Amino acid sequence: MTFIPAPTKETVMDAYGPAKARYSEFGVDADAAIDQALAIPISLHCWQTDDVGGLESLSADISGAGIMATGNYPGKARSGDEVRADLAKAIELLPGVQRVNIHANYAELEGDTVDRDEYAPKHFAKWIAWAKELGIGLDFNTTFFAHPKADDGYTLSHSDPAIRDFWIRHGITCRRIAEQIGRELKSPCVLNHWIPDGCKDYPADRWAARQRLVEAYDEMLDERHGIDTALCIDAVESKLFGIGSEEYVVGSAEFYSNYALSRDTVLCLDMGHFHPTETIHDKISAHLSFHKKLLLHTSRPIRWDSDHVVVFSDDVRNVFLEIARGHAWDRTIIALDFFDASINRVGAYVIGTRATRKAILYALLDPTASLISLESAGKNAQRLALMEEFKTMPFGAVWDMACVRSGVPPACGWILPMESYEAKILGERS
Ligand code: RNT
Ligand code: ZN
Repeated sequence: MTFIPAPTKETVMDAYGPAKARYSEFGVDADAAIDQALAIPISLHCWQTDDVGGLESLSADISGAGIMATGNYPGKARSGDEVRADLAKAIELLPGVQRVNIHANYAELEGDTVDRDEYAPKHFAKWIAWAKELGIGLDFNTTFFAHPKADDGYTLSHSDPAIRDFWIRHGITCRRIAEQIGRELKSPCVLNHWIPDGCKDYPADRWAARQRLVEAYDEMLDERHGIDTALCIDAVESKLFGIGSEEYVVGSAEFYSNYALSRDTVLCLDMGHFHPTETIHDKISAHLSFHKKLLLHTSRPIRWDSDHVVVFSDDVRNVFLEIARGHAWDRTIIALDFFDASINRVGAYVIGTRATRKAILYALLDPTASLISLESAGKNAQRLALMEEFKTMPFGAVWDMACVRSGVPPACGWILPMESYEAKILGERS
């Protein structure tokens, strides 16, 4: 077992008083920030447990559509029960409100020989029962990849109408499943759509696939399917490039921004889906000047869309600072999207989700009112000084207190439980 010192509950309490006093000198209420930060739901992606493998038993050599988990750390989940056990272990070690978002390829078919266009709520019955037991909400994702009909890199925008229709039916059936999940769990289910469609090299025709994609989504989202959009909240996710779609992605940022705005769906921004040095914090106020809501995929690209585990970085903090400064929490849905197969996968969840919630708490401790008044007075050196000052405020003491209030280990106190889970459960998996 690895010993990394972690404070006791008493030490956390002792350190919190002075920290709270220090924040209050700047007019910031640390107690209120903790309460609010713990209440904001973060939707954990189920696919960190098994490197985006899914539970269908399709052939292993079909294309992953540019999605690639690298590493071979032992303990990968091999069944629905193992995926759920790993998620439950991670959730046990996380402060605040969690949800889980699952992918259509985590259907449990129990011997049914149906393809993705015929999946039904019953294939997710175990997930729904599990979520009820844990008292959490579920979100959903269509799976337009890792399937023979996605193997040439096109799905909803395919030039073959038979393939396109198959994927439209998949989208519609997923919308019905999401609606049912939302109804059973009494909590609206966010259904995110991401497709890999694109081209490795310069396409001669960039137009036709985009036109087909508009029509395919219009068909999928048509009101006549009778899906209750208060229970199934559709979101569309853009991307700049993938492995094998380096030059052209049909569903680019501009495409989906315009689509979502004109069709009233939620727009999803994944932090790894832009140019390698492009960040997304500045896009939030720009999009929310027009869009009603954004879905975020909190991720960490390194040189490409590598989906590294999220850390408490400037990029992640700046995203949540923007949301806090714009009071846009109820217009933002937060989900995680990373998959690292090179480290303990439960540890990956805990680190990435804690980092995200830390950034939420950090943003809620921002002295926004003071910063704005300095800005209005033209005191821009003072504004910068205060921003710098806040980076070294006793934030760790407030974070530890949030963990204690939530009944989970503060600091690195989650490492030992992770290691015992690894020794007892993960180590047994071949
Ligand atoms: C892919 C997108 C998408 C996936 C998940 C598995 O580049 O980010 O969100 O990661 O659907
Ligand atoms: Zn994503």
